[in-house]
Amino acid sequence: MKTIQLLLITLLSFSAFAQKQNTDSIYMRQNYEKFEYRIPMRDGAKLFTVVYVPKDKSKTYPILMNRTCYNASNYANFDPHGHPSTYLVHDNYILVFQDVRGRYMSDGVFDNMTPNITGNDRKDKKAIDESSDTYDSIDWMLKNIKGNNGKVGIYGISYPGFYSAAALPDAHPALKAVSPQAPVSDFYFDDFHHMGAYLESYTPAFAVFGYQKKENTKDNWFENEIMRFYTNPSHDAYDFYLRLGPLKNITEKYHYDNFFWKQVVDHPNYDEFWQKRSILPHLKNITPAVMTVGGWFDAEDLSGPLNIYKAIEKSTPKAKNTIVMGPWSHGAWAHEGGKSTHNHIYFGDSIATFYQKEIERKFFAHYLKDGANPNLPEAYMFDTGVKKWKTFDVWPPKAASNTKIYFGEKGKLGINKPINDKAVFEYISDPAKPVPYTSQIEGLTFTPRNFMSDDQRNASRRPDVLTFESDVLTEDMEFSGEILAKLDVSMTGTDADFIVKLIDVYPDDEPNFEDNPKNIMMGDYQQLVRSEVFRGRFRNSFEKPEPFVPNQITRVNVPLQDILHTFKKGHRIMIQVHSTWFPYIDRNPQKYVDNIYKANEEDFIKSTIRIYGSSVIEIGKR
Ligand code: PG9
Repeated sequence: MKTIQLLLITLLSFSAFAQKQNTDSIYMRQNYEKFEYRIPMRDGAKLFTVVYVPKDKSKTYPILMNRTCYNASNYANFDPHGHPSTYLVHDNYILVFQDVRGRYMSDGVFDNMTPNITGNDRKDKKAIDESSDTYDSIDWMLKNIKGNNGKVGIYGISYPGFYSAAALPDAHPALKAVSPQAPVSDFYFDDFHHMGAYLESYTPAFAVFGYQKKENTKDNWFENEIMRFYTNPSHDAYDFYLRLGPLKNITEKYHYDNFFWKQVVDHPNYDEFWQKRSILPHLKNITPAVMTVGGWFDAEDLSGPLNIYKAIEKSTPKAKNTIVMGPWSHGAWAHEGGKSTHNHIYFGDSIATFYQKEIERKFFAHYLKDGANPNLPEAYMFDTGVKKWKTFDVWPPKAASNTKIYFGEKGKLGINKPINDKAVFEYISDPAKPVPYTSQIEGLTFTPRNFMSDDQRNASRRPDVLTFESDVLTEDMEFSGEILAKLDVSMTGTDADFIVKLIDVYPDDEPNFEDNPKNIMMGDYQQLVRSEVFRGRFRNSFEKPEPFVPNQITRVNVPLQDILHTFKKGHRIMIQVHSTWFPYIDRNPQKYVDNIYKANEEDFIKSTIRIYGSSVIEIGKR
């Protein structure tokens, strides 16, 4: 099997499905009938739609659909990235898988994160978006698919999670249950960018989203473009991207004909191009029940689930709006691995099964089949420290931890008490020797995963990483909710990135986990709990970047995504601050240039970065 197929299977599915697929595929062959339709949209385009209808005609069934840019034909063939859980398959729904506009067998032109049409524009029958395509598809199916009970649900993981959320604006009245899972909300804060910085590790993935197909096809049309990276695949991404140099070399050597890469290069700031592609402003007047699902260790779409839930809470307080966050990487709740682990950390057994059986199955059964009300809490959240589920009637919780963390000399961390606001901590940030984002050697992975809970000892021993550690905790400390790092900084350069990490330091007698490789020592393990980058030029506005004035103390606010993590008695709390995180994030030249995607080698300079004791990290502030 070619590297490309392996990669795409990795991106689009999870190998642990083998035995489940067999059971489900036998059940579906015995109990479902398959149809393929080309559903007409209001502008005349036809969307390819695979429909499985239960053979038992004595009942009627809800429609449960998944709209995808990743090949509905694969989904119908049990690609677990998009196939429903075994519980939903056995509960008998009309299962629908649709290629979104411009992808695979569907007509039209593909646009990433299709801008949502607003207000009066929707009166133009030729004006289309994902909401109108979903509306038209639902309307057609209710009228043309026999045996439906008039109720429709939609779910999807990752990009399909965006298509689920995009069904919510001006939703069809028959749409009763929506589950955006690891949904993209905005490609400037999910996936390809984090807080204005580019995720260089995503570079090969552009091929999947940056070429229009030439005809309707069930096969990938972009394999040759992906193979540009994998003809002689590098086994060391750090070395590969460092040798590659400035981002402009990606344009010259790889993505010279990729329309999405060109759009990214032409729009380095959060301008109208990106703003109109965010779904968040359109999540208003929500009528269906919504259950948003995410993983605390999701390196791809963590902003999406948290912000889609919060946007609905804010716009439609009375909406049936639930969030579920588990100890998962991207989409890992869709497959059961038995022992639920993330990288080296074991969280318990069959956590994905619990979610699929006790949460997701009951959500859809209640809203689509008049099943018993599962009385889902507003927030079903897994505490990644004590490793158990907790429920909240609001998220972030009212009793959020509201803890303030301060930096002190000799690497000391102050909890709820400043140490010395006159203290100055400095490091030399050198783009020629960036801080690795992982302690492992990783190849050109499509999207990194393991680093999100990885051991940080490789970083804490570097001179260009500021590391602060608390005393040993004498009691458990639950941290819940949002995190904001208010950094006071100065630099000898005129631009910089700031990476802030919250780390759980295990006691030296922490037992090893028997399934880990023998060299993984859990004693003194510095487990990453939460991390984020902020590209300093955007400190006052993502739309209007500004250089720094050398050696002038400047505030940079770094928002980190939410957490629910109890630091247990006997552990320590650690914070790291640094300015490179490679190659997960591209290198900031540290000399201000208008467009880093067009920077030259000579623009990359060393810079002495200073962080001041007046900085504070607020955890769980309401
Ligand atoms: N997070 C998935 C992805 C997007 C773009 C590139 C690579 C992965 C997804 O949203 O489908």
